[in-house]
Amino acid sequence: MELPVIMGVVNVTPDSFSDGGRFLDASAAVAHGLRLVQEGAAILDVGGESTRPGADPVSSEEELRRVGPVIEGLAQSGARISIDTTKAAVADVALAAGAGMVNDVSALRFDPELAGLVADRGADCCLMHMLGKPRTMQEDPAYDDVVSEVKAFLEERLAFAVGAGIDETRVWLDPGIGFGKTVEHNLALLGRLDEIVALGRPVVVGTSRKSFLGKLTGDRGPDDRLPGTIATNVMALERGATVFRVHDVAPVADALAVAGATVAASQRGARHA
Ligand code: PMM
Repeated sequence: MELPVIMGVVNVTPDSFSDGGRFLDASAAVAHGLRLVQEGAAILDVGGESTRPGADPVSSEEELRRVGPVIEGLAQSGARISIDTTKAAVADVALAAGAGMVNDVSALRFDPELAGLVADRGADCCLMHMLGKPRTMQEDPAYDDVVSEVKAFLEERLAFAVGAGIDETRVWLDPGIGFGKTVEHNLALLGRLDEIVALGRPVVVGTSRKSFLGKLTGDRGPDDRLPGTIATNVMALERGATVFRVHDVAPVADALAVAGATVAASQRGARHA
């Protein structure tokens, strides 16, 4: 796949923090996904379990009941699909139904079967950093140096994935904005994202509508965090990120087109200097 890409979020959950309950009906979720593709998403990330702080886990059966029909519907359209899950049983059915990527917020730590499954199917995967588990991750997260620790974690998880038989060229890495991180931790990761990019794999960023954006702008709710979402994605692009996981595809696509053209022009300028 040619990078950079926008990964559009299709949450089929009753309780995701910004869009929970909006697309629980499969046909509404499929229509939403198709709209995101038209707006410029190259890949759709379909999820059936909320990872918001404090969320309760759901069973594989329930997760599959939510995402199965949506993946089937979207696959028929030819859209490229990622399944946002930590469970091998869910990934197994999703890959058979047309998904080509597994986006695992646990970076292959929660389900011992998942790495082998991804390897056997020749699927792409995204490995994300999270401190602790969704239920407790925002209870006083602490690091000595968040950027070095997240980088070391992702390096170790990449080696683990390759050791399990996953082709290195199929792995994307994600610092996990908001997953066991304070506002300052998120800002440090975005500000020094080039250090994560230096690992040599495509870097995914997911800042879309997250609470730190609300906190930085005077307590704004999820629907009022688009300017912050755009600012952080543009800065991430400038620091070398290549995959942008967002809910609001059209405005972010425009922002990244302009930012990308500006970065390219400055690189051409540097060569001529
Ligand atoms: N964020 C959420 C869910 N899945 N996956 C990746 N790779 N990176 C993220 O930052 C990420 C994710 C939570 O956001 P949502 O509830 O709006 O989907």
